[in-house]
Amino acid sequence: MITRRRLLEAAGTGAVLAVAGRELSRTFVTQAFVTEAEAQAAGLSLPAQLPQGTRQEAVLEALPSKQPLIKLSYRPPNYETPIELLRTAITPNDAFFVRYHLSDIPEVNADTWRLSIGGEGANGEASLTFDELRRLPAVEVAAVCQCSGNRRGLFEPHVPGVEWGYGAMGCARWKGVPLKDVLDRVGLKNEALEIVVAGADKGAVDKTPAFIKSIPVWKAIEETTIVAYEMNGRPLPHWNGFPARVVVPGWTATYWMKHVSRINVVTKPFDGFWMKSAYRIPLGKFPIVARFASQETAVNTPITEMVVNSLVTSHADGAIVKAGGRVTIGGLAWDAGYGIHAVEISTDGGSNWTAAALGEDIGRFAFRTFSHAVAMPMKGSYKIMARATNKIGQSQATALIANPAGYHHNVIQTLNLVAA
Ligand SMILES: Nc1nc2c(c(=O)[nH]1)N[C@H]1C(S)=C(S)[C@@H](COP(=O)(O)O)O[C@H]1N2
Ligand SMILES: [Mo]
Repeated sequence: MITRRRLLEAAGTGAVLAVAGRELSRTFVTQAFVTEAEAQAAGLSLPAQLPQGTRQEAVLEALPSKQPLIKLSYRPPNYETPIELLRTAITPNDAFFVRYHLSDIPEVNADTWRLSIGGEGANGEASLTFDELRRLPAVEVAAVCQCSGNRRGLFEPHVPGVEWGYGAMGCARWKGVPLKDVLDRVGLKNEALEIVVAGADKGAVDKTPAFIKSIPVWKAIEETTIVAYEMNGRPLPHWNGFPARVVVPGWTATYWMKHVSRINVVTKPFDGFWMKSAYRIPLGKFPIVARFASQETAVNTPITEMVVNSLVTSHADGAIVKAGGRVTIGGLAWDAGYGIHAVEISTDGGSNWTAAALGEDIGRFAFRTFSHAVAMPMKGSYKIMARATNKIGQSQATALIANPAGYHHNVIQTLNLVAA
């Protein structure tokens, strides 16, 4: 899962960085689809459960350096990956979803970028240039980056927030320096409680609180939690955090700070808006192992690790297939890093389940592909359910677990196929 890489491997990336910097001109390929049929024909298949307004406004649009993704908003940029681009364990950089909270997106110059480290819980202050960061011993980890609110748009009743369908997620090979090694530049005091990470984002109006997050020390110093500067062997795309972002494998993407510029060690719970008021789940409702104890209240707790989940990506809901043979269903399964144990398929409404074939295991935090051939002897509609189980015995929810912010949607999917 993790390979110690030679320092030399980072050497050749300078030219690419310059190119990435130039690619930020704001030219767009925009296509607005008028009817459902046109949208389908152009490859935009949206889940039927999404709010009507979202379905009407979503368009396929290519940000600079990206393939066309499903645009939910431009300011701030929120673009999800169509399921057709989620058929492989690794999501290409140009297909990777984009999510920001604030409208003013930092365009960072790697030459002048600095990562400063300090705070009252640290033994001193330090600062790293981009070259200094890349000269530190690097590791690589394949990990799923999934928005806490992925599938929020499927909540019934609907809840407010970005109305994501299935594609606010992706999996990449992230290369960077363990956050622990970065923290070792200053050293932690015994009382160190949380590691606060900040990027360079600003709101369009100053009333939006700056996007700042904290991570408990125990998670921050795990060997897989890194300050990443490469994604799938390339510099991070601007939209995914150039020049460096925090990668917290297993945990939802809210902690994966893009354009990270400041790391603050604190001895008291960090009480910024994005910790205290946002990204919280009711206590005791979800089967969560990883706790963020210093941030818990009597009623709620910060979202931490992802719940076990799966998604059929070979076919869109309602797709037409050929009757009289077998149809191979394929997709992805993932969890918080306990590892996928099995993906099972049911074609009879959940009474009987058959194990699907699992693809290559590229790491416990990564997507695991699966495939399964389903017989469709006659014309008509077929309902196919997929259910993942992880190695600690957790499985997907059979009914939606309601929560105000629309997090952790992992209800077993039912895919409708029409054999014709
Ligand atoms: N600087 C910065 N980092 C950020 C955010 C942000 O708004 N600003 N959003 C977070 C959230 S909620 C998500 S889902 C992920 C999205 O990562 P991506 O845009 O690379 O897909 O970035 C995280 N890191
Ligand atoms: Mo998110």
